[in-house]
Amino acid sequence: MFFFRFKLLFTLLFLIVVFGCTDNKPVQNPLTPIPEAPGSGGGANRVMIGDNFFQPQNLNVSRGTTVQWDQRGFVQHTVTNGVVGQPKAGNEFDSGLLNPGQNFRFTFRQAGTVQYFCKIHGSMGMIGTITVR
Ligand SMILES: [Cu+2]
Repeated sequence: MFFFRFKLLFTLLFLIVVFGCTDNKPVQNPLTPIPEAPGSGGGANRVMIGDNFFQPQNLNVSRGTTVQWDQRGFVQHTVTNGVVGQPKAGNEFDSGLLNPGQNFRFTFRQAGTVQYFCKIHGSMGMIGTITVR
């Protein structure tokens, strides 16, 4: 038993030394801003998709900004412009079904407030807005 524990301790120490000193490449923060088009003014341009919400729910961007939605949920979602039940919903952008890990991008060229929702969970309040200045 003593030797077993000793071996275990040694193994752990070995692993700590080997992996603790490995020069791991920094993992890119999944929510760092994506590169923007010139002249878009900078600022946050990413929205996280969760189950069942958009975070942030309301995002302010300047004209020409490409917004990226990152699907971090466990079930499928969509990013669809408009309001739940509105006939014109999806006429500007509609991601289609996004699986976990996928993303969707749309460039906002006109000033104004754009409402969007998830086609599956919109009626449960999974909605958001992008305000373009
Ligand atoms: Cu959804």
